[in-house]
Amino acid sequence: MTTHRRALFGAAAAMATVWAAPRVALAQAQPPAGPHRLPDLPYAFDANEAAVDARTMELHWRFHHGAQVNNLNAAIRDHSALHDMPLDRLLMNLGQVPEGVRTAVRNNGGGHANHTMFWAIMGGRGGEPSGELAQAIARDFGDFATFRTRFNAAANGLFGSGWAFVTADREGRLAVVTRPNQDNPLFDGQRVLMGNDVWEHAYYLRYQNRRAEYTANWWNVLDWARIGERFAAARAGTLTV
Ligand code: MN3
Repeated sequence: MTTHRRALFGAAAAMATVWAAPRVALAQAQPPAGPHRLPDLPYAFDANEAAVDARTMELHWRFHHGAQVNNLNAAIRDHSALHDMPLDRLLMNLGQVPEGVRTAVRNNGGGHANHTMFWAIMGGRGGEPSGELAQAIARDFGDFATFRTRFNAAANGLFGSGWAFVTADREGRLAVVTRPNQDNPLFDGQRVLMGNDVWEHAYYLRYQNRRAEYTANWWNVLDWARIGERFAAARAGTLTV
């Protein structure tokens, strides 16, 4: 048994060596590290196959989100007063960001916040929320099916690239909103409970132009335990991005 397990680990190590080679090249191609970092995905690339294919997950996380983190760090490199500001504070105070880099911080900082939230709420098996979040949905939307229909209508109706979000305030009140580009409700002082990326890069490999099919399937990979934790944090005033 022990020998067999060692053989397996040996094979895995050999494969890891093969796969590690291009990652070294990628790491060397990246600019110097800054205060903001690309978060690790909390699951494998194929964990969301019920809605999003593994190739899309990898490209989206590694290159789309990764570029935004790099560009955000580059934008604030010469503005040391911004280095210690947590991402949510930065986005809630864009007016304090020097004008020359404000658009870059808005687009790339917004994208960093949006995608960090996006990865965190997926990797689940869908279904429906429970507890206080379920009660809040019933209070603010009538029932879960109506909530999902209203959210998908917002996501599908968004012209061009952007996001559909659910915001949550300190009293636990929920609202469906949309934002263009990589804008985030934090710009307006609102906290994001959950949201879906309807840029074409989020779904085009599998769905091409069929955005409504993607937004319908997306509910199958939501992690309601994680979203419930975000709801509790929003009410406690501890939710960040
Ligand atoms: Mn995206």
